[in-house]
Amino acid sequence: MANRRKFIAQAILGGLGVSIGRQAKAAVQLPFSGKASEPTVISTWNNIKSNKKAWKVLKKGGRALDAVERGVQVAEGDPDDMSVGYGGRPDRDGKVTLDACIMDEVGNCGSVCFLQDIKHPISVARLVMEKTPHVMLAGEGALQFALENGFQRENLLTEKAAKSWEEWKKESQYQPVINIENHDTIGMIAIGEDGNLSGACTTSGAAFKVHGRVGDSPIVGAGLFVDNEVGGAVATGLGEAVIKTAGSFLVVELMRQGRSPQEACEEAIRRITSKQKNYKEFQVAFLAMNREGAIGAHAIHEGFMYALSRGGEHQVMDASSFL
Ligand code: SD4
Repeated sequence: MANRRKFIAQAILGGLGVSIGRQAKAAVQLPFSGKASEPTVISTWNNIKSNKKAWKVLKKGGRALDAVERGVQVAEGDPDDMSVGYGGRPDRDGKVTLDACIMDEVGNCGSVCFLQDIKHPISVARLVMEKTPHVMLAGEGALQFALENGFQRENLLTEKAAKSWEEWKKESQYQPVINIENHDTIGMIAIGEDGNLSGACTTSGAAFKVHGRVGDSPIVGAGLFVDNEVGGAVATGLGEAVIKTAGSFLVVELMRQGRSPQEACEEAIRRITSKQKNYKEFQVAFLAMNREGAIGAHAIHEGFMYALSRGGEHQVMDASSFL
């Protein structure tokens, strides 16, 4: 469980991040130095299992890209995680439709959206990045591409998720739920031993959404953005609100301008609360790390947390909030 004392420690670290962020401003005017950083993994909510998997890759000197892919696969394959992959809550028609994207240290990215019947959309997104001249594949085309590349078709609707859909149908109201549960959409950023950053984001999206709806998570710049010279950011919460403000890109650009990751996340949340009048009705949270390893996390509402792995330790940290 999140530990408030650790959060205070982290807030102090966030304070340090202010000066680290200023260094980042200077660093971006120079070519990337390749300076070795301390390997670190951060991910949205409290998915320590995913972090541990990613950490294993980094510990062996592996690439951050491999770490984030393998890390989020854990959440995708977990039937008890009802916001990601297998076991995810379906749309209003009872279909589990998945969104995911991945981004590496040189700005390559791959994405799939509205993908059905494939347990690991993040790995399909990686193949889109590595095997095609494209960035994003959707729906049927994404499924066809996955099947052609050896992915198996699987039924992703678990009994538990089907039950929650049956319950939902009694009222059939579409209303965003704040902090649905403490293991929502997973967005992960990692820094490897070589100082390179990568990120991944994967989700079954808003529960009981309109069939065909795509959220922020597979949209590069909304749900995820990584710039190796600056840092990376991920978003969780109501995707529509994140897309409207190009959220993760905004956080990275604010860091490029010299803000610490914490300041950048706070400013991006402020952007949403100042422009979107109904902000009290939904949750959005940003999580960011700059290339020096300083971390920031901020949400509209209380209750957002993130998992941090560094130096072989894994912790869940509470994030600060606007309200
Ligand atoms: C979406 N951003 O599809 C995702 C959902 C999410 O925490 O992050 N929930 O809108």
